This record gives sequence, C-alpha cells and structure tokens, in this order.
Amino acid sequence: GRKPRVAVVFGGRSSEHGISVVTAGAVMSALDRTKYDVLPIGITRDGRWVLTSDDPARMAITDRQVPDVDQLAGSARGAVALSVDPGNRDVVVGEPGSVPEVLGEVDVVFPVLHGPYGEDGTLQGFLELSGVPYVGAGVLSSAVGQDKEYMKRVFVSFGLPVGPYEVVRPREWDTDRPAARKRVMEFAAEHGWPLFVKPARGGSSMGITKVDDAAGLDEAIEEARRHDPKFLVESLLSGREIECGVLEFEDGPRASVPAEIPPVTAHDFYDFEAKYIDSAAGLVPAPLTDEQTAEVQRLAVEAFEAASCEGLVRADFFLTDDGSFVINEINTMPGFTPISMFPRMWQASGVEYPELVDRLITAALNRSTGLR
Ligand code: G1L
Repeated sequence: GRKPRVAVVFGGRSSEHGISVVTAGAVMSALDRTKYDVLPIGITRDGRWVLTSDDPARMAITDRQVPDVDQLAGSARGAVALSVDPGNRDVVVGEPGSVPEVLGEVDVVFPVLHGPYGEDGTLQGFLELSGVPYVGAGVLSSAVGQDKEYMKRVFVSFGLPVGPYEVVRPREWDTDRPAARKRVMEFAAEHGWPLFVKPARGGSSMGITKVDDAAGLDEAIEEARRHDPKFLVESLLSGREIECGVLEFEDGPRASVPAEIPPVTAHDFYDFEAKYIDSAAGLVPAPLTDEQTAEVQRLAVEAFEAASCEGLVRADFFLTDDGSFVINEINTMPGFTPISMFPRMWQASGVEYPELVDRLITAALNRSTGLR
C-alpha cells in the first residue's frame, strides 16, 4: 500500500528557531524515502505554518549562517492547516481568499520545536485533538518535562534522588514577598552559597543566575521572573555531569551508553557549536565504573517511566563528590543533530542516526491515539 506520510514540523516562535530548522533538515535527510513520504512543514518566526520544499541541503548551517523558515518560505506553497476533525487528517494548503488545495493525509508528525508551544505539551494536545499520531512525549510528559517544579515532584514521588530545591510561586511573590525571601534565605542558610535561581519553565539555560551571597538575590530573582513568574532556587551540586539517553524499543525503554559533559570553560561558553548543537565537548562513553554505568542507566529508565515518557528522553545527572547520582532534569526534545549528545550516545550503543529516526517513527505509528 501507500507509504506512511511523515510531517516534519519545525522552526517556530522560539530563540532556537534556527537549530530547529537544522535539526529538521538532518531528520529529513535520514528518513528512508523508500519507506516514508516526507512533508516539510515550517513555522515562521511570527507563527505562520507553511509547506516548504523538501530540500534538506537548504536547511544546513552555511558560513555560520543559521537557516530560517522565512528564507525557506521563498519556496512555500502557501499556508498550511492540519484538519482538526479526528479521523480526517488532511493537510490543506492555501492563502486566505484562495482556493485551498488538499494534499492528503498525514500519518505521523515528527515535531522538531523548542520551548513554549513546541515541547511543552500544547502542540501535542493539538495533535491529540486532531487525531494525528506524533513522535515523542505526550501531553503530560511534555508538560512535566518543561516544568522544573513538577519534574522534581514526580522524581521524588518515584524515589529518584533529587538535589535540594525551593519553589516560589507567583502568588506568594506578589502577596507575601517577605515570606518568600525568608524561605529562600533559610534555604541558603541550610545548604550554603552559591545557589542557582532558575525560571521554573522554559528549556534552555536562559534566565538562570548563580548567586554568591544575599546581595545578588533580588536581581537574580528579577531575571528569572522575566522568563517565568514561577522560579526555583537550587544548591550548587559539586561533581561531574553525566547524561544518559533512553529510547523506546519494541519491548520497552532501554538506556544508552552514558556520556560525561566536561566543566564549561570560558572558551566553550562562546563556542558556536557548543551553543547551537549541544555537543562536541561531551565524552562518549563517560569514564565510569561498570557499577556506576549500570546505576545511571537504571535511574535514566526509571525517570523515563516516572514521567510516562514515550519514544525517547535524555536524562541529565550529577555524580556528586560522595559517589552518588542525583537527577538534574529530563529533556523530552534533546539536541538531535547527528553530532548532538543523544544521537552520539546511541551511536556508541550501536544505533546509527537513521535507525534512531526510524525507531521513533515506528514507535509513534504503533501507538494508537486516544487513551493509552
Ligand atoms: F521527535 C523527537 F524525536 F521526539 C524529537 C523532536 C525534537 C527529539 C528531539 C528534538 N529536538 C529538537 O526539536 C530541538 C532540540 C532541535 C529543539 Cl530546538
């Protein structure tokens, strides 16, 4: 019969627009065209959905220039609408006032989008309403993966080791700021300085400040609250940074070879690849004992299960100076170019990039929509 049609959705209204286009290009290049039809759907920086040409070469970084959906949209065939009538998953193309063209049905969506409206569960909810299967985490796991407070609460309730933290909600900050400040100061007294102030939601490291003493606290809170009115304080966990990939196989989730992220140097901090591709510097496999490897792999699969993830997750840990692992966070849409950590960890585990993409699509197609 007909080949399954994979709609790759990318770009979007995020600061990571460019890397999303690059990642989508890599996914499109890796897709086996004898097995799948590909429908590239770009979201412009101002939020329009457009059908772009199937030309991954135009989606790569050239001369340090990051591609952009508005550039690709030169080849656009018009604005896209995915039907929201469950069971009728037609893609409709056309500008307002024109005669719409029905392109046919989408069998599965491969979302490649960062942050709000991409990986926070909102797009996933829209796809649930539309009855379209999609790759990766569902509504709940996506939302949990975007909210550092609920992520920690889920981990704690499943017995996973998390570091000390305190949450300040917007209502408390607005109505009883002295009580909120007192809680933060008590946290610092108990766990010591420095501490990190972080926005609760939002993927990248934006809005995070390391604070050395009480004098820096208010400015750090203001900065975090520019990104999210809810913020967390966490203590500095000295130790090594270890990551582990989890991928869903036919018989359930499996953990990859773990990797180690070396401490960031001033040079790396400004490195283009480190910033945009999340890679290069990571050590695969991480130099760990067999026991440590087994332990972090067990914790990574438990984190996948605790958050009811689907498809894949990257779990990030600290290996503290006392030799124990603490889970920092999970990422339901980790860096996903062929040189990003998640694909590199799976390559070291015997799964090449095209197989990775194929397994994710197969897992999505094998899930039915609705309750699961
Ligand atoms: F669909 C997957 F496989 F779940 C998936 C989708 C997107 C995995 C990883 C990503 N990553 C990204 O979209 C991004 C890191 C490029 C966002 Cl900016």
